[in-house]
Amino acid sequence: MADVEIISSSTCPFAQRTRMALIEKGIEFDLTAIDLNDKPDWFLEISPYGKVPVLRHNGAVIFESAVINEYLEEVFSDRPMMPRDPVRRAQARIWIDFANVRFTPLVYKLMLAQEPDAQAALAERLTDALLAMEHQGLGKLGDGSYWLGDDISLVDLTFLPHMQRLAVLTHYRDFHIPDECTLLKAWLQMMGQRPSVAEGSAALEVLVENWRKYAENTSTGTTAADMRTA
Ligand SMILES: N[C@@H](CCC(=O)N[C@@H](CS)C(=O)NCC(=O)O)C(=O)O
Repeated sequence: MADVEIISSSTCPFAQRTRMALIEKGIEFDLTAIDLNDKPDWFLEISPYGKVPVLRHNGAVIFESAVINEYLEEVFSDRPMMPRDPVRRAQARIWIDFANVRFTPLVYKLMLAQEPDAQAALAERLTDALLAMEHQGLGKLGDGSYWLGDDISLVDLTFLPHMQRLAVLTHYRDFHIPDECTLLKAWLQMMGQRPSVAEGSAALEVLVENWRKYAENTSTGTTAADMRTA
């Protein structure tokens, strides 16, 4: 049994961030999958928000994917995935915050929206977010293929799962990454080649089925409830 355990559900994009960090850092871990439609009591006792991922390590319980990844970064520092320079580190944190506070909620909100006018307005906001990521993020921060340059970082891991789910938005909402986002498209393609990404990714048909509850706005889960008001 490994020292590190990740509690997840089958295709959770937030848990995918954590799994990728563990794989990239070469940390052995056990994966415990739970059914979010029937959350076990032991899980609710350790997860105040009732959400996955949750990390257990040496008796500590840590939740929230961004916090878990920062914890892994501090504890397993042999393979760093954040810049050492304080300014670069701050820039990385700004984009991790952008992913969590701006980009990701828009992906859910567009999925959950049922009215054409609301969908059009959200599609426009999501397009603006992607253009900012292209021009202010990938296009400005590094000279390599990854977010911060020529090596993968926690920023890449934070964006990747919901960038993959834009294909689900294409399926349900006919949403497309803008043509001018050439760097983002190349980045997505390149990330797909990494073993950490391939291992944690589900086939598009699986994601489409899994996100039907959002597309039809029938989800009774806490993620949908939070995203409706985000
Ligand atoms: N902010 C959280 C979000 C985690 C989250 O929303 N996880 C979903 C699964 S992908 C969940 O557990 N939802 C519980 C529910 O919908 O009831 C993080 O970054 O870890």
